[in-house]
Amino acid sequence: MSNLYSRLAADFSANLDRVFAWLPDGRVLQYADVEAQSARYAHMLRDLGVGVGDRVAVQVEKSAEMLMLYLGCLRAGAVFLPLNPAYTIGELEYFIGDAEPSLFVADPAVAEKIGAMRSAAGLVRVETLGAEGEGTLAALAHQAPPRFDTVPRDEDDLAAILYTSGTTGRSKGAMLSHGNLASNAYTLRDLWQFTADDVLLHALPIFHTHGLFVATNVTLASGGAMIFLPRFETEAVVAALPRATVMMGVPTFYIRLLGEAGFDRDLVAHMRLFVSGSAPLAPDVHREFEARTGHAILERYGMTETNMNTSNPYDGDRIPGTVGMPLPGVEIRIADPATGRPLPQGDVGVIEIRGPNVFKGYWRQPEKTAAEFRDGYFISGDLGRCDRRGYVSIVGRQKDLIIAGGFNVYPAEVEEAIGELDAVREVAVIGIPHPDLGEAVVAVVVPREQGFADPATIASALVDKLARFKQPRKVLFTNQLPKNAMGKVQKAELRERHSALFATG
Ligand code: MLC
Ligand code: AMP
Repeated sequence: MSNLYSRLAADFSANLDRVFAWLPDGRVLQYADVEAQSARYAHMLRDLGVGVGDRVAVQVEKSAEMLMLYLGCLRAGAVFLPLNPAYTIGELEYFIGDAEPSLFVADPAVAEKIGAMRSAAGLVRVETLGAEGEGTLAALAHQAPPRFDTVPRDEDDLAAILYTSGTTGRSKGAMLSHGNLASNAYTLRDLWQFTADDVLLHALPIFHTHGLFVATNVTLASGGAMIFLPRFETEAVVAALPRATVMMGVPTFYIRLLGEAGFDRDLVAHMRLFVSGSAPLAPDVHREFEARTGHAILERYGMTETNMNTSNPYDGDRIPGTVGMPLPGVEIRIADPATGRPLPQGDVGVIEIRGPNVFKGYWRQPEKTAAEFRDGYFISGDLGRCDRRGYVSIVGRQKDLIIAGGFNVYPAEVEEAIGELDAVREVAVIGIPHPDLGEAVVAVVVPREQGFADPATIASALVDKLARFKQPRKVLFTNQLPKNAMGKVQKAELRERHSALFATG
């Protein structure tokens, strides 16, 4: 029984009359609805000619229908490929050309734009799915039968592809198997002591590992329920907290909650666990949260390519500034970045990961895959150390990456887009500490003509090129960038120079 859906269903089948999700429009989904609706989507995919192993690209707003489509893909043996709705048409064209999906599911509001791109990108078929359950795909699914024999799959067969950018070249599709996702879902369920009585407050997007796999699969694996919010809005989250038992979020969620006057012990009296990940949780935030609520946030560490790797303990010390110990079954080594030689305990090196959680490689990029593994370990690009008790701390990144509000932005991609502009001679893109987002994207530009200093021109030129979250929060101008003897831009120096750009108070 290696199809992830079959495993999850075997567990939740005892709870068919229990609630799976309370939806924003007041509707309630029971596990029986999950079973029936995912069956309808699986049938519909098959009727549309989506075969086993075919990719289904999905760029829609967060909705329960999207989750049912995800489960339908698992059941039909198709490969689910979710995409951030913020991606521009230019960014999408690349994903489509690379993944060659046999079906593209778009939001009804942007279907026309997708249609225009369709032949250029070689898209076979476009259907629509709206957040309220409208659209051509939902209509087809609703006519399909509510029972479906889930297609058998092996542990190593693909369940999903998630695109992740890199420091060089274009984005890569991380191939995740049924076995990868199942191992992580059950490990986390047990470690974090999820049960059918849990109610997860779900405010994360569902096109990434955190909201889709960690939050949703763990809930399904435990037969628990979720309060399914369309996005993180502080007021709505505060209103829902008294009914929840668990919340998962990026650090920005916790920073925003601490900014609310009414956020106190009473509000979270019903909660048993707050989990943070996807970006570093500042120790100050951890401590302030504990002082205000009595809850020590449980920080864990993951990646698109590996799912979750480490977690602070459920029972035991949750130490601020650490991401905890390797998960059961997951091996972590701290290695010399140059040689891969394991380093003595306490030394800082690159974090490398091996285990059933680690992905199957990058879609159609065997060389890139091979370059990111050694001795069977995936080279994370994160720099860390391990203390005597086994707690891992992330102290930096080997990769040139900015994490803004839990979304990854690769400076190389932003630099390329800005560097193409006529007004620009040179550009360096850096992450600067930001009180809300953790880090914010900043571009430092050397203009072609002396005296040119117009951030609006740069900003407007990026609107159609880059998703909003990748666009710089600030554009700064300078006559020259600091460089080393090799002519390489000294980003550390630039970051230091502008470190107080967003400082408050
Ligand atoms: C939104 N904007 C962002 C942004 N999110 N800009 C930079 N970084 C972000 N993360 C843009 C909006 O488009 C908007 O543009 C402007 O910023 C102001 O938006 P906002 O209203 O303040 O932001 P909001 O919509 O509230 O979103 C912030 C957020 C959201 C933190 C709630 O970004 C979010 O849900 N992040 C979660 C990311 C996540 O799930 N990551 C998991 C990756 S998986 P304008 O034009 O209107 O000004 C992974 C593995 C692992 O990393 O370990 O989990
Ligand atoms: P992604 O490619 O979106 O999956 O992002 C993965 C990256 O997010 C990791 O390589 C880390 O750099 C970062 N990350 C995830 N969780 C944490 C955490 N708890 N603390 C620090 N960084 C984290």
